[in-house]
Amino acid sequence: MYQFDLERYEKRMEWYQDARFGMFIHWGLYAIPARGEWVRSTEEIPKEDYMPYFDEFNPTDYDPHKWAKAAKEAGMKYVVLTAKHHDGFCLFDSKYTEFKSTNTKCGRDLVAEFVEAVRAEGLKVGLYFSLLDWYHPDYPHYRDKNHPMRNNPAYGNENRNFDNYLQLMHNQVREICTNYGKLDVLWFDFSYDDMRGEKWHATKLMDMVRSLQPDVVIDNRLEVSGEGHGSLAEGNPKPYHGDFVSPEQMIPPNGICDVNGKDLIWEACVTMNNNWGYCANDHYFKPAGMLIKKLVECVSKGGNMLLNVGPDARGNIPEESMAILKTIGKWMKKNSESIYGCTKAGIEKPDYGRITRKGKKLYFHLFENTIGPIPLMGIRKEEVEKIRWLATGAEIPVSTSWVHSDYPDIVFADLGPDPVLPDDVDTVL
Ligand code: JFZ
Repeated sequence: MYQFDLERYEKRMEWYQDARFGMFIHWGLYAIPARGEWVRSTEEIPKEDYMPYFDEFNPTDYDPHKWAKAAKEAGMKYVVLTAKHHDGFCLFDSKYTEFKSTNTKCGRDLVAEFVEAVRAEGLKVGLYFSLLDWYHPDYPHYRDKNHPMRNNPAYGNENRNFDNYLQLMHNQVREICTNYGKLDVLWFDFSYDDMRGEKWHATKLMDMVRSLQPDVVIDNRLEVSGEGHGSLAEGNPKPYHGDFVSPEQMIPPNGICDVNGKDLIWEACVTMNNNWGYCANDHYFKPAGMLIKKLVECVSKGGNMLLNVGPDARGNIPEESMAILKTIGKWMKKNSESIYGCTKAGIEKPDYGRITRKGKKLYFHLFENTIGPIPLMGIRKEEVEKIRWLATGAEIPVSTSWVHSDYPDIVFADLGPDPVLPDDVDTVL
């Protein structure tokens, strides 16, 4: 019987919770059609029309050191790459398929180079592994909930031997857990309908993963999709519950708790534009300042943010994404102390921004400029040792007498007359 071991769990999760900020990388053959990573499914591309991308694949600019440097300079602490996405194409040299990067023109084990480059930057390394496989003949057709063909028997899932697929899937997971040294994160994706849990032989799979990579941090998608918090949250942890909840393209309104109200570990994965995989026509990028505030929001709710980039077919991260990473990095250089190792403040969010906490230190994130002194609601004057700008260390006086007499119970940070916040995205005090 599986027994949840809280102490071991908390130990394993320490680095991950301190890290708070990581890079997600979606990359594969789908970078060539450049219409997102679901293109083979959404456009119902038959195998023979997808194979030309395999024949053509040749990312001559692939240099994972550049990716790892970009992540590091943005202040990210870990990087997770799609070793295999739903189309079934492996960026690693799998013995169990011919559909892999080593069999393309590039002829390289892209995962091997990736893990080496990420570690060289001192970052933690993670691999994403798709539970779906549209290439394998025994994997049942996937159809979206709203797809008209979803329950139509005419499109032929009969004569598929799912056990064959499971064998391949388990074999490939064994390969990535064996051939690439110590992995820090393993990101399975995803469960749906009855395709979840033991359908994947998930207990057996987890036993194998844990025996090969005892401390790897695993997501919860052997049980759920981007929706649903899983059995750990429900208070009946299954052996394959995973280590963190993985909300997708949304930040949980109040963080995430289990049924007993205990905080859970979670990571919001977020795209910069509207696609995970490279999409040539998608130029609708979120402003860097917004993404900084969203990172702060995650931390202020006790979570991580995994921010995605989708490199192009040559292996380059799009320029728009690089610019965003640079801007975030500039902010992180001054303010990362308010992110790493920080969590919920346990104080209600102020109307001008958010609060993160590390031990006895509170970080007030000012998302707006201000008129006059800033009320620090939720704390008492006796609790305040000093107030400083995080970026410069310059001191800020506490509640000068003129405000204090009108609001005796509120602590103010007195910025003086006509204060202008030096960083208009998020100035931290
Ligand atoms: C999944 C992938 O399909 C997607 O390509 C990307 O890798 C992302 C990080 O994860 O996205 C999902 C998975 C499940 C649902 C929605 C998006 N779902 O069940 O609603």
